[in-house]
Amino acid sequence: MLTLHTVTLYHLRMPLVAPFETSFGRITHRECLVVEARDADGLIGWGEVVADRDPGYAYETAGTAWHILTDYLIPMALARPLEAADPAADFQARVAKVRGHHMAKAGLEMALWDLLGKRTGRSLRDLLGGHRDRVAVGVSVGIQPSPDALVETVARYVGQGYARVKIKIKPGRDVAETTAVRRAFPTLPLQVDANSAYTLQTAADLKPLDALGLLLIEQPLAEDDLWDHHKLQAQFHTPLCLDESITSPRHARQALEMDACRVINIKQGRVGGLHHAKAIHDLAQERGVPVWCGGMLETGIGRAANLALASLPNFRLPGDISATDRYYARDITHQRFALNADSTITVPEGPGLGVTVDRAALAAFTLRAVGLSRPT
Ligand code: SMG
Ligand code: MG
Repeated sequence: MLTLHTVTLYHLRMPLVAPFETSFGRITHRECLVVEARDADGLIGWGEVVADRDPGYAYETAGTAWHILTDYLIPMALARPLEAADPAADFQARVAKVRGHHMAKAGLEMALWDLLGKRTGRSLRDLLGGHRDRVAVGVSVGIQPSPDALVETVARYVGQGYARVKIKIKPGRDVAETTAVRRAFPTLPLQVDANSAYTLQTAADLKPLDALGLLLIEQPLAEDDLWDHHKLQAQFHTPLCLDESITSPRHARQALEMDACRVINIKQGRVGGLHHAKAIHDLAQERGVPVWCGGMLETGIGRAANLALASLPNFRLPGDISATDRYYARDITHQRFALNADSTITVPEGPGLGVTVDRAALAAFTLRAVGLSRPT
Protein backbone atom coordinates (compact mmCIF):
# COMPACT_ATOMS: atom_id res chain seq x y z
CA MET A 1 0.00 0.00 0.00
CA LEU A 2 1.03 3.61 -0.47
CA THR A 3 0.30 5.50 2.72
CA LEU A 4 0.44 9.29 2.49
CA HIS A 5 1.64 11.01 5.64
CA THR A 6 1.48 14.70 4.76
CA VAL A 7 0.41 16.70 1.72
CA THR A 8 1.66 20.29 1.52
CA LEU A 9 0.18 22.78 -0.89
CA TYR A 10 2.05 25.86 -2.13
CA HIS A 11 0.45 28.75 -4.02
CA LEU A 12 3.11 30.31 -6.25
CA ARG A 13 3.45 33.50 -8.26
CA MET A 14 6.35 33.52 -10.71
CA PRO A 15 7.48 36.36 -13.01
CA LEU A 16 7.54 35.62 -16.76
CA VAL A 17 10.50 36.78 -18.84
CA ALA A 18 8.00 38.64 -21.06
CA PRO A 19 4.22 39.22 -20.98
CA PHE A 20 2.08 36.52 -22.63
CA GLU A 21 -1.13 37.64 -24.38
CA THR A 22 -4.00 35.46 -25.58
CA SER A 23 -7.55 36.16 -26.77
CA PHE A 24 -8.66 36.18 -23.11
CA GLY A 25 -5.98 38.34 -21.52
CA ARG A 26 -2.39 39.30 -20.86
CA ILE A 27 -0.26 38.02 -18.01
CA THR A 28 3.12 39.14 -16.68
CA HIS A 29 3.24 36.53 -13.92
CA ARG A 30 2.07 32.98 -13.67
CA GLU A 31 0.30 31.57 -10.65
CA CYS A 32 -0.08 27.87 -9.93
CA LEU A 33 -0.17 25.44 -7.03
CA VAL A 34 2.55 22.95 -6.19
CA VAL A 35 1.70 19.74 -4.35
CA GLU A 36 4.24 18.00 -2.12
CA ALA A 37 3.08 14.51 -1.08
CA ARG A 38 5.16 12.76 1.55
CA ASP A 39 4.59 9.05 2.16
CA ALA A 40 4.97 7.13 5.43
CA ASP A 41 8.58 6.25 4.48
CA GLY A 42 9.50 9.90 3.98
CA LEU A 43 9.67 9.77 0.18
CA ILE A 44 8.34 12.87 -1.56
CA GLY A 45 6.34 13.25 -4.77
CA TRP A 46 5.74 16.60 -6.47
CA GLY A 47 2.83 17.74 -8.58
CA GLU A 48 1.70 20.96 -10.27
CA VAL A 49 -1.82 22.36 -10.52
CA VAL A 50 -1.87 24.33 -13.77
CA ALA A 51 -4.83 26.59 -12.96
CA ASP A 52 -3.81 30.25 -13.21
CA ARG A 53 -4.93 33.24 -11.12
CA ASP A 54 -7.92 34.17 -13.30
CA PRO A 55 -10.67 32.01 -14.88
CA GLY A 56 -9.76 33.01 -18.47
CA TYR A 57 -8.59 29.74 -20.01
CA ALA A 58 -10.82 27.61 -17.78
CA TYR A 59 -13.23 28.08 -14.88
CA GLU A 60 -10.65 26.75 -12.47
CA THR A 61 -8.28 29.16 -10.75
CA ALA A 62 -5.48 28.75 -8.22
CA GLY A 63 -8.07 29.82 -5.66
CA THR A 64 -10.73 27.24 -6.60
CA ALA A 65 -8.08 24.51 -6.74
CA TRP A 66 -6.83 25.49 -3.28
CA HIS A 67 -10.37 25.13 -1.92
CA ILE A 68 -11.11 21.82 -3.66
CA LEU A 69 -7.76 20.30 -2.71
CA THR A 70 -7.73 21.33 0.94
CA ASP A 71 -11.41 20.64 1.60
CA TYR A 72 -11.94 17.51 -0.52
CA LEU A 73 -9.17 15.93 -2.56
CA ILE A 74 -6.29 15.90 -0.07
CA PRO A 75 -8.49 14.58 2.78
CA MET A 76 -9.74 11.81 0.42
CA ALA A 77 -6.16 10.83 -0.46
CA LEU A 78 -5.09 10.87 3.20
CA ALA A 79 -8.13 8.99 4.53
CA ARG A 80 -6.72 5.50 3.87
CA PRO A 81 -3.74 3.93 2.08
CA LEU A 82 -3.71 4.01 -1.71
CA GLU A 83 -3.28 0.96 -3.94
CA ALA A 84 0.50 0.66 -4.30
CA ALA A 85 0.57 -0.71 -7.87
CA ASP A 86 -1.60 2.03 -9.40
CA PRO A 87 -2.20 4.84 -6.91
CA ALA A 88 -3.42 7.17 -9.69
CA ALA A 89 -6.29 4.81 -10.60
CA ASP A 90 -7.23 4.40 -6.93
CA PHE A 91 -7.13 8.19 -6.47
CA GLN A 92 -9.31 8.78 -9.55
CA ALA A 93 -11.90 6.28 -8.30
CA ARG A 94 -12.00 8.08 -4.94
CA VAL A 95 -12.37 11.57 -6.35
CA ALA A 96 -14.85 10.67 -9.11
CA LYS A 97 -17.68 11.99 -6.96
CA VAL A 98 -16.12 15.47 -6.99
CA ARG A 99 -17.60 16.97 -10.13
CA GLY A 100 -15.12 18.75 -12.44
CA HIS A 101 -12.07 20.51 -10.98
CA HIS A 102 -9.77 18.56 -13.25
CA MET A 103 -6.70 20.72 -12.72
CA ALA A 104 -6.95 20.33 -8.95
CA LYS A 105 -7.24 16.55 -9.33
CA ALA A 106 -4.40 16.38 -11.84
CA GLY A 107 -1.96 18.21 -9.57
CA LEU A 108 -2.35 15.75 -6.72
CA GLU A 109 -2.38 12.80 -9.12
CA MET A 110 0.93 13.99 -10.59
CA ALA A 111 2.50 13.89 -7.13
CA LEU A 112 1.29 10.28 -6.76
CA TRP A 113 2.94 9.34 -10.08
CA ASP A 114 6.18 10.96 -8.93
CA LEU A 115 5.98 9.05 -5.64
CA LEU A 116 5.24 5.79 -7.45
CA GLY A 117 8.31 6.31 -9.62
CA LYS A 118 10.51 7.09 -6.65
CA ARG A 119 9.25 4.03 -4.76
CA THR A 120 9.87 1.72 -7.71
CA GLY A 121 12.95 3.39 -9.24
CA ARG A 122 11.14 3.90 -12.55
CA SER A 123 10.81 7.05 -14.63
CA LEU A 124 7.39 8.51 -15.37
CA ARG A 125 8.03 7.87 -19.06
CA ASP A 126 8.51 4.21 -18.27
CA LEU A 127 5.44 4.06 -16.01
CA LEU A 128 3.26 5.62 -18.73
CA GLY A 129 4.64 3.37 -21.48
CA GLY A 130 6.50 6.08 -23.40
CA HIS A 131 9.30 5.11 -25.73
CA ARG A 132 11.02 8.31 -26.90
CA ASP A 133 14.22 9.74 -25.38
CA ARG A 134 13.49 13.20 -26.75
CA VAL A 135 10.27 14.77 -27.95
CA ALA A 136 9.61 17.23 -30.76
CA VAL A 137 8.57 20.63 -29.47
CA GLY A 138 7.38 24.00 -30.70
CA VAL A 139 6.86 27.43 -29.23
CA SER A 140 3.59 29.23 -28.52
CA VAL A 141 3.76 32.93 -29.37
CA GLY A 142 1.37 35.39 -27.75
CA ILE A 143 -0.50 38.21 -29.50
CA GLN A 144 1.96 40.97 -30.45
CA PRO A 145 1.38 44.72 -31.01
CA SER A 146 1.42 44.39 -34.84
CA PRO A 147 1.98 41.88 -37.65
CA ASP A 148 5.54 43.22 -38.07
CA ALA A 149 6.27 42.77 -34.38
CA LEU A 150 4.87 39.25 -34.59
CA VAL A 151 7.10 38.36 -37.54
CA GLU A 152 10.08 39.70 -35.57
CA THR A 153 9.18 37.67 -32.50
CA VAL A 154 8.65 34.53 -34.55
CA ALA A 155 12.02 35.11 -36.25
CA ARG A 156 13.70 35.28 -32.84
CA TYR A 157 12.24 31.90 -31.79
CA VAL A 158 13.04 30.32 -35.15
CA GLY A 159 16.58 31.63 -34.68
CA GLN A 160 16.68 29.89 -31.29
CA GLY A 161 15.89 26.61 -33.02
CA TYR A 162 12.13 26.15 -32.67
CA ALA A 163 11.02 24.26 -35.78
CA ARG A 164 7.27 24.65 -35.16
CA VAL A 165 5.45 27.81 -34.19
CA LYS A 166 1.96 28.42 -32.85
CA ILE A 167 0.53 31.91 -32.85
CA LYS A 168 -2.32 33.15 -30.72
CA ILE A 169 -5.16 34.83 -32.60
CA LYS A 170 -8.39 36.69 -31.78
CA PRO A 171 -11.02 38.49 -33.90
CA GLY A 172 -9.36 41.33 -35.82
CA ARG A 173 -5.88 39.99 -35.02
CA ASP A 174 -5.90 36.88 -37.13
CA VAL A 175 -5.67 36.76 -40.93
CA ALA A 176 -3.23 39.67 -41.41
CA GLU A 177 -0.98 38.34 -38.64
CA THR A 178 -0.97 34.75 -39.81
CA THR A 179 -0.48 35.75 -43.45
CA ALA A 180 2.50 37.96 -42.49
CA VAL A 181 4.17 35.06 -40.66
CA ARG A 182 3.46 32.68 -43.53
CA ARG A 183 4.99 35.11 -46.05
CA ALA A 184 8.11 35.51 -43.95
CA PHE A 185 8.40 31.74 -43.33
CA PRO A 186 6.88 29.94 -46.33
CA THR A 187 7.70 26.40 -45.14
CA LEU A 188 7.60 26.77 -41.35
CA PRO A 189 5.26 24.28 -39.62
CA LEU A 190 2.73 26.82 -38.33
CA GLN A 191 -0.54 26.64 -36.39
CA VAL A 192 -2.92 29.09 -34.71
CA ASP A 193 -4.86 29.04 -31.43
CA ALA A 194 -7.99 31.17 -30.82
CA ASN A 195 -8.85 30.02 -27.29
CA SER A 196 -12.59 30.02 -28.07
CA ALA A 197 -12.70 33.63 -29.27
CA TYR A 198 -15.03 33.04 -32.26
CA THR A 199 -18.60 31.99 -32.97
CA LEU A 200 -19.67 29.89 -35.93
CA GLN A 201 -20.62 33.20 -37.59
CA THR A 202 -17.45 35.21 -36.85
CA ALA A 203 -15.24 32.21 -37.67
CA ALA A 204 -16.18 32.71 -41.32
CA ASP A 205 -13.59 35.53 -41.26
CA LEU A 206 -10.91 32.85 -40.75
CA LYS A 207 -11.53 31.26 -44.14
CA PRO A 208 -8.37 32.81 -45.72
CA LEU A 209 -6.31 30.82 -43.21
CA ASP A 210 -7.32 27.70 -45.10
CA ALA A 211 -4.95 28.67 -47.92
CA LEU A 212 -1.89 29.12 -45.67
CA GLY A 213 -0.96 25.47 -45.21
CA LEU A 214 -1.38 25.50 -41.43
CA LEU A 215 -0.88 22.33 -39.41
CA LEU A 216 -4.14 23.01 -37.57
CA ILE A 217 -6.52 25.64 -36.19
CA GLU A 218 -6.90 25.22 -32.44
CA GLN A 219 -10.11 25.78 -30.47
CA PRO A 220 -11.82 28.48 -32.55
CA LEU A 221 -15.23 28.16 -30.83
CA ALA A 222 -16.63 27.84 -27.33
CA GLU A 223 -15.43 25.03 -25.12
CA ASP A 224 -18.91 23.53 -24.72
CA ASP A 225 -19.65 23.63 -28.44
CA LEU A 226 -18.68 20.37 -30.11
CA TRP A 227 -21.51 20.60 -32.62
CA ASP A 228 -20.55 23.97 -34.08
CA HIS A 229 -16.96 22.77 -34.32
CA HIS A 230 -18.33 19.92 -36.42
CA LYS A 231 -20.08 22.43 -38.69
CA LEU A 232 -16.95 24.56 -38.94
CA GLN A 233 -14.69 21.59 -39.67
CA ALA A 234 -16.91 20.80 -42.67
CA GLN A 235 -16.07 24.27 -44.07
CA PHE A 236 -12.28 23.95 -43.67
CA HIS A 237 -9.61 21.76 -45.23
CA THR A 238 -7.23 22.59 -42.37
CA PRO A 239 -7.72 20.20 -39.46
CA LEU A 240 -9.43 21.72 -36.44
CA CYS A 241 -7.78 20.79 -33.15
CA LEU A 242 -9.68 20.87 -29.88
CA ASP A 243 -8.09 21.92 -26.61
CA GLU A 244 -10.57 23.42 -24.08
CA SER A 245 -13.45 21.24 -25.39
CA ILE A 246 -11.78 17.92 -24.61
CA THR A 247 -12.06 17.42 -20.88
CA SER A 248 -12.46 13.63 -20.76
CA PRO A 249 -12.01 10.46 -22.82
CA ARG A 250 -15.77 10.59 -23.46
CA HIS A 251 -15.57 14.08 -24.97
CA ALA A 252 -12.63 12.93 -27.08
CA ARG A 253 -14.62 9.98 -28.43
CA GLN A 254 -17.69 12.10 -29.15
CA ALA A 255 -15.66 14.86 -30.84
CA LEU A 256 -14.00 12.30 -33.12
CA GLU A 257 -17.26 10.49 -33.85
CA MET A 258 -18.93 13.73 -34.95
CA ASP A 259 -15.86 15.03 -36.82
CA ALA A 260 -15.67 18.11 -34.60
CA CYS A 261 -11.88 17.95 -34.85
CA ARG A 262 -9.17 15.93 -36.58
CA VAL A 263 -6.40 16.48 -34.04
CA ILE A 264 -6.47 16.60 -30.23
CA ASN A 265 -4.37 18.73 -27.90
CA ILE A 266 -3.85 16.74 -24.68
CA LYS A 267 -3.15 18.61 -21.45
CA GLN A 268 -2.95 16.45 -18.38
CA GLY A 269 -4.34 19.26 -16.20
CA ARG A 270 -7.41 19.94 -18.35
CA VAL A 271 -8.42 16.27 -18.47
CA GLY A 272 -7.94 15.53 -14.78
CA GLY A 273 -4.49 13.97 -14.80
CA LEU A 274 -2.06 11.68 -16.57
CA HIS A 275 -4.32 8.66 -16.06
CA HIS A 276 -7.07 10.18 -18.24
CA ALA A 277 -4.52 11.81 -20.57
CA LYS A 278 -3.18 8.38 -21.41
CA ALA A 279 -6.71 7.07 -21.99
CA ILE A 280 -7.34 9.88 -24.51
CA HIS A 281 -4.00 9.14 -26.17
CA ASP A 282 -4.94 5.46 -26.50
CA LEU A 283 -8.41 6.20 -27.84
CA ALA A 284 -7.07 8.61 -30.48
CA GLN A 285 -4.37 6.10 -31.43
CA GLU A 286 -6.96 3.36 -32.01
CA ARG A 287 -8.81 5.73 -34.33
CA GLY A 288 -5.68 6.85 -36.18
CA VAL A 289 -6.03 10.45 -34.95
CA PRO A 290 -2.82 12.29 -34.00
CA VAL A 291 -2.45 14.06 -30.66
CA TRP A 292 0.08 16.53 -29.29
CA CYS A 293 0.95 17.77 -25.85
CA GLY A 294 -0.40 21.18 -24.86
CA GLY A 295 1.26 23.49 -22.35
CA MET A 296 0.17 25.71 -19.47
CA LEU A 297 3.45 27.59 -18.92
CA GLU A 298 4.49 24.88 -16.48
CA THR A 299 7.30 25.05 -13.97
CA GLY A 300 9.98 22.36 -14.17
CA ILE A 301 7.61 19.99 -12.37
CA GLY A 302 4.77 20.10 -14.89
CA ARG A 303 7.21 20.46 -17.80
CA ALA A 304 8.85 17.16 -16.78
CA ALA A 305 5.42 15.50 -16.68
CA ASN A 306 4.56 16.87 -20.14
CA LEU A 307 7.81 15.52 -21.58
CA ALA A 308 7.12 12.06 -20.18
CA LEU A 309 3.55 12.14 -21.53
CA ALA A 310 4.70 13.33 -24.96
CA SER A 311 7.03 10.33 -25.23
CA LEU A 312 4.00 8.10 -25.89
CA PRO A 313 3.80 6.90 -29.50
CA ASN A 314 0.70 8.72 -30.74
CA PHE A 315 2.06 12.16 -29.83
CA ARG A 316 2.78 12.75 -33.50
CA LEU A 317 2.88 16.56 -33.66
CA PRO A 318 5.32 18.83 -31.77
CA GLY A 319 4.14 19.83 -28.30
CA ASP A 320 3.79 23.26 -26.68
CA ILE A 321 6.72 22.31 -24.45
CA SER A 322 9.32 24.98 -24.87
CA ALA A 323 12.64 25.35 -23.08
CA THR A 324 12.54 26.68 -19.52
CA ASP A 325 14.06 30.02 -20.58
CA ARG A 326 11.09 30.78 -22.87
CA TYR A 327 9.16 31.69 -19.69
CA TYR A 328 11.38 31.68 -16.62
CA ALA A 329 14.67 33.28 -15.62
CA ARG A 330 14.40 31.36 -12.34
CA ASP A 331 12.49 28.08 -12.02
CA ILE A 332 11.64 25.94 -8.99
CA THR A 333 13.46 22.82 -10.18
CA HIS A 334 17.23 22.44 -10.23
CA GLN A 335 16.90 21.07 -13.75
CA ARG A 336 16.27 23.53 -16.57
CA PHE A 337 15.06 22.15 -19.88
CA ALA A 338 16.99 23.23 -22.96
CA LEU A 339 16.18 22.98 -26.65
CA ASN A 340 18.26 20.44 -28.60
CA ALA A 341 19.52 21.39 -32.06
CA ASP A 342 16.75 19.33 -33.69
CA SER A 343 13.91 21.22 -31.92
CA THR A 344 13.43 18.48 -29.36
CA ILE A 345 13.72 18.39 -25.58
CA THR A 346 15.20 15.40 -23.78
CA VAL A 347 12.82 13.43 -21.58
CA PRO A 348 14.04 13.12 -17.96
CA GLU A 349 15.41 9.69 -17.08
CA GLY A 350 15.46 9.70 -13.27
CA PRO A 351 12.84 8.05 -11.03
CA GLY A 352 9.38 9.62 -11.18
CA LEU A 353 9.38 13.05 -12.78
CA GLY A 354 13.17 13.01 -12.71
CA VAL A 355 13.47 16.52 -11.27
CA THR A 356 14.44 17.89 -7.87
CA VAL A 357 12.90 20.97 -6.31
CA ASP A 358 14.96 24.05 -5.44
CA ARG A 359 13.45 24.81 -2.02
CA ALA A 360 14.90 28.33 -1.92
CA ALA A 361 13.23 29.16 -5.25
CA LEU A 362 10.00 27.51 -4.11
CA ALA A 363 10.01 29.63 -0.94
CA ALA A 364 10.84 32.79 -2.89
CA PHE A 365 7.73 32.41 -5.10
CA THR A 366 5.31 31.14 -2.41
CA LEU A 367 2.33 33.36 -1.55
CA ARG A 368 0.85 30.88 0.96
CA ALA A 369 1.32 27.27 2.01
CA VAL A 370 -0.58 24.74 4.09
CA GLY A 371 0.16 21.17 5.21
CA LEU A 372 -2.46 18.48 5.86
CA SER A 373 -1.54 15.27 7.66
CA ARG A 374 -3.02 11.80 7.91
CA PRO A 375 -5.73 11.54 10.54
CA THR A 376 -4.38 9.73 13.63
O1 SMG B 1 3.18 26.20 -22.00
O2 SMG B 1 4.05 27.14 -23.74
C1 SMG B 1 3.11 26.93 -22.98
C2 SMG B 1 1.79 27.63 -23.27
C3 SMG B 1 1.13 27.11 -24.49
O3 SMG B 1 -0.35 28.52 -25.65
C4 SMG B 1 -0.21 27.76 -24.73
N1 SMG B 1 -1.21 27.42 -23.89
O4 SMG B 1 -4.59 27.38 -25.03
O5 SMG B 1 -2.95 26.14 -25.54
C5 SMG B 1 -3.39 27.10 -24.91
C6 SMG B 1 -2.54 27.94 -24.00
C7 SMG B 1 -3.15 27.99 -22.63
C8 SMG B 1 -2.44 28.84 -21.66
S1 SMG B 1 -2.72 30.52 -21.92
C9 SMG B 1 -2.28 31.36 -20.48
MG1 MG C 1 -4.93 26.04 -26.70
